[in-house]
Amino acid sequence: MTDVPAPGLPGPLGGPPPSGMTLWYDKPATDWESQSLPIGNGALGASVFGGVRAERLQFNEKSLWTGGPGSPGYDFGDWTTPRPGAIDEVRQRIDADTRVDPSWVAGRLGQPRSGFGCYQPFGDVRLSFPDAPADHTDYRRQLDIADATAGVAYTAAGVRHTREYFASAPDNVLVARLTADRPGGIGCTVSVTTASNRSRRLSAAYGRITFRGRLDDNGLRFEAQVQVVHTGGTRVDNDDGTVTVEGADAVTLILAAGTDYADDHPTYRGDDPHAAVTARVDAAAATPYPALRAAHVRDHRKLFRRLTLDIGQRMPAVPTDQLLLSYRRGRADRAARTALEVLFFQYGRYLLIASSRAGSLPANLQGVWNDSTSPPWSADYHTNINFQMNYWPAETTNLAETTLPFFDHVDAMVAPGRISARKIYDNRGWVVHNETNPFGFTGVHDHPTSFWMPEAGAWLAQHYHEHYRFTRDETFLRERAYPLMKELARFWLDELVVDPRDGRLVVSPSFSPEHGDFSAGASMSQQIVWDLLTNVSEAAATVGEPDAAFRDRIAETLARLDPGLRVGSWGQLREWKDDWDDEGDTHRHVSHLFGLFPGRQICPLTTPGYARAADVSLTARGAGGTGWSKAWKINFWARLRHGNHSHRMLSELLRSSTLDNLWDNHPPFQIDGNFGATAGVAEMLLQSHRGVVDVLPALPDDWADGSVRGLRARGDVTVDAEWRGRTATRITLTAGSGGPLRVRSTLFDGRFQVTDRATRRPVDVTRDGSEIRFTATAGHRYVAESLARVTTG
Ligand code: FUC
Repeated sequence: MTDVPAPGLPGPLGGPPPSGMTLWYDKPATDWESQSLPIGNGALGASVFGGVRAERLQFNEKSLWTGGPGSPGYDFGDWTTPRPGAIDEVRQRIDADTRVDPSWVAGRLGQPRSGFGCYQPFGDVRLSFPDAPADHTDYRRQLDIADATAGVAYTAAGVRHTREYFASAPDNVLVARLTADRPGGIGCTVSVTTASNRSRRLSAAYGRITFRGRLDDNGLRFEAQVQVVHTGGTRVDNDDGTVTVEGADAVTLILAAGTDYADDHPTYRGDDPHAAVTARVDAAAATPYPALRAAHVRDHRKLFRRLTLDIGQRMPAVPTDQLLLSYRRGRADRAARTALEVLFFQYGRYLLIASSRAGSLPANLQGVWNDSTSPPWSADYHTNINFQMNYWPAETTNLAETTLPFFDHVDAMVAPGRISARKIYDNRGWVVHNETNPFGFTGVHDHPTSFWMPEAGAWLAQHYHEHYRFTRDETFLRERAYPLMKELARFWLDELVVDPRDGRLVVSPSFSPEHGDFSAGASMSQQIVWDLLTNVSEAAATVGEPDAAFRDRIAETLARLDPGLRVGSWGQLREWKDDWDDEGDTHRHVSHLFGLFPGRQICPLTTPGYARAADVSLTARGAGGTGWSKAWKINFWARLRHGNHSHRMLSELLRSSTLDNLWDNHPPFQIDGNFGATAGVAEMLLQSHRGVVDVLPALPDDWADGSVRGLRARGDVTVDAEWRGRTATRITLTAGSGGPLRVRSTLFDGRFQVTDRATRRPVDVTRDGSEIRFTATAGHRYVAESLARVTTG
């Protein structure tokens, strides 16, 4: 990566100039959605605007939600009165008519949603600089994703002003630092403002602004405190709850925020946030700024630096919005194109670290960032693709820790989900449908084309099984993954019915997400249930499930289950059991390809017929769609081993579905596309879903030479690779756990050697075509090299 300073613009914070891992702009943001720059520590998020005379730091805390207990009419989405026979009635109609109108079904199985709530903005920290001259020069606003610091710098009246912002996970605070290169050069008033849908009390004392209240809707208590720490100059605490500093050399702001939310069914309330917020601000305010910063940067780098990608990128000396524009217009050269692609890939990793850390809720539709009291789709957890997509890059791009909030939140769905399973289906196990909130909304609403998705839980469970496959953490499998999956399996054992048409077990009513109609055995329903039962049966063997009857029941069910794979009249993979697909349909959901990605039923190497059909379906769906839909397609094409198609989808996403701050644009902003794209790039470089470490399965022509370090493969393997002319020349495999390893690469088509770096000895491998097998020892590093390269130098 080459660091190129912009002409005439020094690095704003006195450090190195913006690098390939920096988003930067030469103007303040005026629009939150497309321009503000996000920082976050999982629980807290902030969007930086960077105004010169008035700065706005819009901030969030993940648990500040309306809805749920306390909100009028909240019912968890469960049927408020029993409806005996309702599901059977729908089933019978489906058996009779084959396809049934969603509105008719919603009339029987749905109910109006009430008290679901919305993710809320917490407030804005506003800094006003009344003495700042109107004119300034050398303005820069930036976000360094390698260090997770945002910054603003400008020169006014001969003084260079800099501001730095970060969200520290170790200290759980947001930090702002204002400096100037002339002593006594800083004067500003700090205030906190908020939305009107809440009560609030604002006070300032000893340089600390305290702001607390309750949401009108559900009475949720919230509190934020901002400590203003100044070096030099004077400070005044104003009666209106603001703090003014004059003539200071430096000012540090420390902000903590919290609510009395707890992810505990049925009340979802915990302690008043006051004590914890106070303690966090006290501790951070007593820590010198350099120490706070160092702890934050160390913490971020530990995760972020695990993976590097070099595809020949060279960051040009232009602001990020201009780079994006030249990419859109096809005017960026290869070095600049790849610079944006690598930055975008790594930005997904940055955003995941910033919006998903242990101890708070998982990343929602907007990660942790939100400026609206009624954000799109409530900024909730959509479980028919979006929530899952958020976590697709977590394991593959070496950020397994970021999955913890996901697992905590899904675990917390089980208690309300059991009630929904009983009240709606009279089944064992648990269920969640199309979308959920932080308050255990596991039931249904009545929007005809998006209320019915009982397979969502089984899809979420896939992440548990994958976490085990990537980490080989048997304790996790035994104590968390398997019990959760087993309970879901019980739901499906109760729920599957015999299809009178062919005697196979099917899901009915079944609804291909947001597309429909209602039918029996839509492909996605079947593929997800296949995935769950297959994973449960593998996990049962690993943990030694003692209940033989349960094991047998799973095996019998899998044998009778319709797997949801059928080729249709125009060569497509059918979306429904019947041949209803329309060749001209470009719907954004490509649900019937679940078995291709994120599932593992369809693969060009093992099921070429279905892979061809998936290719036909995908080609028909086209290269358009919403942001997340394009991101999904990067992954699909990668699994079909079509690197150029994947790359085309990545380009489409950057060209027409990416905002200037590189947030994914559905439209509107929706973060899943960022995460899905990062996952897609990883999938182009490495796959392991078949139990084979498959190196460079889908390289595009544009990335002919390069290297990657730190990708993760299932089997607890860390993979580095170097390639030239789209062929791997060197692969390094670090085995976290021991055991048999299968590796596939075109490197093995020619002469090669594999060396164990620990013993410095060649490794005995068995080769079969492009695949080798050997037994790895835990902790050892294995290097496979092409001998062609070694001998010719
Ligand atoms: C699903 C999608 C929409 C949107 C919403 C949040 O319902 O079909 O496109 O992404 O989730």
